[in-house]
Amino acid sequence: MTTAPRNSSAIAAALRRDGFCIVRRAVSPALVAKVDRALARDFEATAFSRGPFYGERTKRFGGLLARSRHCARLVLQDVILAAVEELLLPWCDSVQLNLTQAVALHPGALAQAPHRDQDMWRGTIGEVEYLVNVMWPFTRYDADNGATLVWPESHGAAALAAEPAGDPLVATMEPGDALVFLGSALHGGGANRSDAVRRGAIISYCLGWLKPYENQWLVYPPDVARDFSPELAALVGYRQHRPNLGNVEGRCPSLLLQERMEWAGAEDALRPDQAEMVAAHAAEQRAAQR
Ligand SMILES: O=C(O)CCC(=O)C(=O)O
Ligand SMILES: [Fe+2]
Repeated sequence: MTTAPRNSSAIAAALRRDGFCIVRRAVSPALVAKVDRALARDFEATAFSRGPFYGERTKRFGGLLARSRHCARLVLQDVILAAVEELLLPWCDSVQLNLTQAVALHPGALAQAPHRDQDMWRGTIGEVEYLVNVMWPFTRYDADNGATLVWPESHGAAALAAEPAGDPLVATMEPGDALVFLGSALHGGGANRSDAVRRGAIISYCLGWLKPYENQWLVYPPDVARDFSPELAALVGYRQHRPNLGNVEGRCPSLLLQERMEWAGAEDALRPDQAEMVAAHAAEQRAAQR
């Protein structure tokens, strides 16, 4: 789908059907311009990437939430985030931020190898969706300057096929638009044959129990995450994923963000089905003691 679904269920439906969806005017171009300006010095100062996957004519850097406070508005864009949750919550208790990465494709950048982002993990293919990716263009993206290429209907069980069927779609976009695609969808950056830099940012979300691509706790240690809203802090990992995953001293890591921390000992954070099962077991044990 390349039209403009304004509600999260329509976006999720398009992703289930096509593997991707371009959301037109997901945010204001003015917000994207602010982000682009805030990151200008970092784009300038960053060295070219190394290796054929990243591409030697690209510049990339992460940790965008610590570089510009405006980035939080992209990460928390409510319609997209709700679509992400609709798509991923069947397989997890809560979603987490997988990465934020600014990408500049300089003139002469080669087309990136087509790939599926889910292949960063070695899980079963064709049954589970692990990740949803969002590409936010800061400049116009077109066929000439390396717009992201995405292969329609290459997602889900189609990821088991050896070859992609058909031609890719060129994700032509303006700042403010967002290309949302599944971790199972085949895609890649295009070749930049223009004489201008194509800039944008990738923001991706994954199942809450996976190891994120970018180490969120190190990129946003408590002193940084303390300034985040509770929702943003939870997304970068200051939240337990039931049961008890990501705990510190048996407690929710969000306690590290409080001014005066009180550690009162370990405390279960279980899924309802698990809580019920262990409560029933404990009741049996107590009855047997009598
Ligand atoms: O730059 C792009 O258009 C896509 C980049 C990408 O897919 C990646 O780096 O994983
Ligand atoms: Fe990718």
